[in-house]
Amino acid sequence: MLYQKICNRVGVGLYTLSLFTLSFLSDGCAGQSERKVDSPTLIVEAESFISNSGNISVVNEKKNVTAVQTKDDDAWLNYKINVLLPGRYTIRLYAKNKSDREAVCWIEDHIDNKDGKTYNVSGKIIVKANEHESANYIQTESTPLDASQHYLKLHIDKGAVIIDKLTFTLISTDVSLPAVSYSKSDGKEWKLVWNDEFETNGLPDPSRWNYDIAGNYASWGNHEAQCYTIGRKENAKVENGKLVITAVKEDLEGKRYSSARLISRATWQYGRIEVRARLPRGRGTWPAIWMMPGGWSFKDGNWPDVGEIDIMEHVGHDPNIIHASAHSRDYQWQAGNQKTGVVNIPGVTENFHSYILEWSSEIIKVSVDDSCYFTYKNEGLGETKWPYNKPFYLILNVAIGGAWGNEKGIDDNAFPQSMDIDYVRIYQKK
Ligand SMILES: [Ca+2]
Ligand SMILES: [Ca+2]
Repeated sequence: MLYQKICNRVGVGLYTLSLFTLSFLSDGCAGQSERKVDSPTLIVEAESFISNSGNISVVNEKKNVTAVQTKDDDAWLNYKINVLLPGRYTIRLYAKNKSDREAVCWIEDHIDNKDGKTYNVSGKIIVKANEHESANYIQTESTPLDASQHYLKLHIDKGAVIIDKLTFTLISTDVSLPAVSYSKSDGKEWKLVWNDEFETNGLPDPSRWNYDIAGNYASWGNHEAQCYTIGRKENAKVENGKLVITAVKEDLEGKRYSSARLISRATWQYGRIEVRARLPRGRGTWPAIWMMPGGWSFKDGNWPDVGEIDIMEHVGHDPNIIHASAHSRDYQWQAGNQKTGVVNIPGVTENFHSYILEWSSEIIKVSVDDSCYFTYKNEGLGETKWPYNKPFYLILNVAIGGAWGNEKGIDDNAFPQSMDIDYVRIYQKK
């Protein structure tokens, strides 16, 4: 699918659209409530604390703006927030400081942690002296937050500040090494080690799947035309036993189409990866089932040296032609010498087929159903030709346009278009 080498990672734009719902719990002075925010920004009103150091007061800053006033003394405020999607978040503290000394704030996560460690998720947040505008905020570097209820403490190490709210904005889903990693290659029989049959309607199972939207903010070099979204059923949902990834023609985040790119949370080194799917149709569509190494992120910039295995690629302007490829430093798309196989399978947009990778330390074999059409043997000449010696994760996406998908233009009348996936099954040898 070609991640492509990235030279400049542009500033990550803030995700201001209503792409999913986050909620937070507050059961403090504001009363028992659960508030849902139709935005990837989680807003935590300063006054929604569940406990505090005592030397604070709740004030009405202006009409409809309630805030917390601290005294010129150490103070803290505790909050419970419910993070529904894992990823990297930037935190903003909306505060002002009428005193003539700066206030140093920081946010501690997991304050119920028992092993004595503290988790500072914000770094120092300095509220400068004589900062009179409460509309101002101080923004932190992004920090990873997992999907769970977080018990946070906002520390104010001296300073008389008036704090209106904190916000947590998701800027990217992380592509860090997933928690579960399997590695087995010996033996005779295949054993199912991971699967998703897509039996539960709704969003894709967050324990198995994450979203990759990083390409929205930085050119991947493919010049793809879609905006990938997070947790949005219009682009990714489970329905009738299938995972449905849908490309929609709509203006979103400066792009003309929306779609989704799902990545598995698990990685595997060697095995049989089987994805049963029905492909989208129409000029400009570019669905893919492929794999990249765990722990690698596009901003590392060393594609394709790390290795890429494409189990299935299909471009709408060349219907029924299925491609499989292996990209490495020495054999790659930019040089035109990647290892590739092609097969013509009539009716791939009408019927389900199994797209299968069998991968060991010696060989990569790709099949549609029972017919193998691509093999690539380890020549034993090292990592620049065979980087397929580490755990990889699975990627399922429908790209629109891009260097390859756009060769014959995009047929806007074709949309919406979906890739339907009946199941993903990962086997390894016993
Ligand atoms: Ca407030
Ligand atoms: Ca199914």
